Amino acid sequence: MSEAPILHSVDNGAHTITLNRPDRLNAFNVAMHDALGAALGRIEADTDARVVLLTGAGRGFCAGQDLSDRDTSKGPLDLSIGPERYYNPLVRRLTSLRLPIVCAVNGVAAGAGVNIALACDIVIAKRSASFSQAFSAIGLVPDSGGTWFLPRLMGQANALAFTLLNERLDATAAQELGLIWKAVDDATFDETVAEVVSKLAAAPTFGLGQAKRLIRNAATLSLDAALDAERDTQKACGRSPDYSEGVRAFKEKRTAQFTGRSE
Ligand code: LHQ
Repeated sequence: MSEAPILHSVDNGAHTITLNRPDRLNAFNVAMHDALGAALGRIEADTDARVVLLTGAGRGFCAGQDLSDRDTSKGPLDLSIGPERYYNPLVRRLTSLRLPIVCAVNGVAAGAGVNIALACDIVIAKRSASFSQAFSAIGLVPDSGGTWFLPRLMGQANALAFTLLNERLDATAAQELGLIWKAVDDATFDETVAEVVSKLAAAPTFGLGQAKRLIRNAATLSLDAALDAERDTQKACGRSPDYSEGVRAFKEKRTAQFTGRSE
């Protein structure tokens, strides 16, 4: 395995980012944040990009912040710096990217590792994977959007117990509670993830990006405002070549060949 903290590959518009510090369960250090930021920059600039897959190398997905380089012996650390410089911009970039992001949780996810997965659009976990907020074990609060994502996804009662008790949820329970989309048996995990990614790589990307934006924004809108946003966005989608192609393909009873473009 290469020592680069992030592996990034592209295949037919499908970008794969692999967190690559397996001996630390892919915990984040500055080098990994910088490499991930650079990979996202390349994806944002790629006009042919259709989908992003985020996963981890080895037996873990991501154990959150790397605690091994934290020295608390010389007085208190300013823990607002990490969120301000790294985690908050990362969550904002993932949630606002105009492409679908699939997160394949290949193993244990803890702390910010969980919440970064939740910032992705479709979360698929190996049945053997687990999720823990971890923050409460070291006297911290959930960050990377955890306080926002958790109650919305699993309800306030579950969010509070999950956070305060710091229990490890297995992937099946995470699915049942609505935290993730799907838990998949380990034996079929890679195949399922590949099917989802290839379906999204051939989809009408502009429309998917707009749907993602509307659903994410709707969490803080009134129904009236959401209806207006849908109307305005439908106008833009209706002008896209993929809408015309989708309708033509439906009438001709064939598979649509989408470009993913807005015009
Ligand atoms: C690790 C880590 C790790 C370093 C496992 N660091 N080495 C952002 C910025 C600002 C403020 C603070 O907060 C944040 C965000 C955060 O994410 S804070 C929360 C940080 N994460 C944690 O507290 C999780 C700590 N890790 C664990 O609780 C366990 O390791 C989990 C539950 C993830 C996995 O447990 P196991 O499957 O039993 O594995 P393990 O504990 O044996 O870990 C394997 C190796 O990975 C081990 O190294 P070693 O050399 O002994 O084999 C761990 O030391 C290392 N590792 N997490 N975060």
